[in-house]
Amino acid sequence: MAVTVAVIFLLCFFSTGRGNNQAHHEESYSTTPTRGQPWPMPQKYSVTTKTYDIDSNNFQFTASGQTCDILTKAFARYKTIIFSPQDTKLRFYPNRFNRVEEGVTGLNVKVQKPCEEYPFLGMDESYELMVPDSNGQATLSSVSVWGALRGLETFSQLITGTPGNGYKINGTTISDSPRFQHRGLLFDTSRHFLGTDVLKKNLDAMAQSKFNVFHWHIVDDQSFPYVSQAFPQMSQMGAYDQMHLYSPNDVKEIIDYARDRGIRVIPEFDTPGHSQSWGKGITDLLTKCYSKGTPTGTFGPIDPTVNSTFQFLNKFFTEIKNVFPDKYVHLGGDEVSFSCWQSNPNITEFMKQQKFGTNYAKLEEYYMQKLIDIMNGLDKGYLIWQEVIDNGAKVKADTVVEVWKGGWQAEMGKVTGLGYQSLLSSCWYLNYISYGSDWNKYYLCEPYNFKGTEAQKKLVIGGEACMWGEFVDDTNVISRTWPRASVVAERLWSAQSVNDSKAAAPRLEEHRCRMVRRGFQAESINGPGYCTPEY
Ligand code: CP6
Repeated sequence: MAVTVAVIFLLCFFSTGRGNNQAHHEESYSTTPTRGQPWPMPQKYSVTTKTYDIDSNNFQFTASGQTCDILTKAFARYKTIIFSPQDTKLRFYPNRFNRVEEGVTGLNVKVQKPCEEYPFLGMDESYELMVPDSNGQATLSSVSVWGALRGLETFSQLITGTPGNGYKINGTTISDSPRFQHRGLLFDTSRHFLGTDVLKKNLDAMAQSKFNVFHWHIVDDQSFPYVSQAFPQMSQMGAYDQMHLYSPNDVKEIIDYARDRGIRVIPEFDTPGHSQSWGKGITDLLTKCYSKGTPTGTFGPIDPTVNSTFQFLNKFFTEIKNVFPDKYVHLGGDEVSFSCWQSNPNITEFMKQQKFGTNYAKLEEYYMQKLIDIMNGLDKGYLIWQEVIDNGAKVKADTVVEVWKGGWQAEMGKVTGLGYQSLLSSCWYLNYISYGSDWNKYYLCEPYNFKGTEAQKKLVIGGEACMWGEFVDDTNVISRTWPRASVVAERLWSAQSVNDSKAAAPRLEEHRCRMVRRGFQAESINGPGYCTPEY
């Protein structure tokens, strides 16, 4: 009887504990970190129980195929990462480890093709890793240097410490390549300026999760920190102040730092909305808002009715094309408010001339079309936010459309149905925070979960995690972004079938601890627990 009552009580407890009230009744599953397991999960990954000793004093990285500065710099970096974690406190731990059986004396990296100068959309990131190979070493083979970078990162994650400050690795075979070509992270440096040290630190964190695009939302309404060579007055007037700037040299440093890690830098210069800060340095660029027939002294989106606007844009984007080596630039096009355009008599007159009626979406389309013509003239590719397509603008066939709003399934169907390549970011607004563990929902958002043909699915080239900058600056951007962004990284890199959060949790916990050991202030995401030291 007592047993029956207890059983019923337990059943009631568990059935009410699930689902609705997650903050108080988390499903409990193991989040004990699993040492030496990689994140994101490789496509093919098999481990033996045999462990191999690694001697940090004699371990060699060698290149037996193509090589270049990207690879040599990566060897130096990974030597430091593997053998001297920044947090030395976490290096030592009591001796309670298994015997090591044999040694692995080095990593031989075979790259087939000569290095490319910069990473690009569709670069080959595949690699194979064999630990050990037939020479008592480990072998990493790849087609391109970009694949070698991904393989080096994986290799570094397989190594764990042993007592007495030694290292070991399990016998491992990996064959790996990304599911999606574009795996991006957006940082917004307009709402709050982010220092170049923090941006670099973030690029290191991105490399650790195999992200390959830094979407740099560099300017917006609030500030214009980008120092333009053609229009220096834009940052002189439009930045928060003259301390919070990205000089040409800063920009170059970020691009080079990213390139060394196989990360593309795609800057976003968002217009015709989100451009209040542009108007400080460029007079007559923004629309003057009116009230009862007189200008109010406030400004709206960029004024598409005057030639000077497009002369300016041509010159400005010619500079951008040359400063940023990536084929693509993000042109924005989101959240254009029509009220100021509606109030302005010159705009009303222009609308009449163009036979737009009162359809201001047509005016936005007109603007985007002319901007796109400029980009086509410059032979630069572009990304745009979904609104540009929603408003009916026709764009070049290889344009990339970024879906960010709710109802993304229908939108992905629509965008790919029109034949455009698309990126998903709707699910991954990391700037939204709440109490408790939120990574499950990021993990379970599947970019292919919309109604569409095979051909439509092929047009999904990836996605982006976004960290909008209203509530983050140098003090908290790293901890708020990591390791939550890593969850998106696995969704975009690993097989579609790798979607069990329960199975992922301990490996993610380890990934987070690994970030902490490497010197990132990556926040706790699984509730109570602790990181084991580097052993
Ligand atoms: N800034 C710009 C933003 C946002 C967008 N564009 C934004 C809007 C809504 C949410 C998050 C971000 N802050 N320029 C939209 C892409 Cl929820």
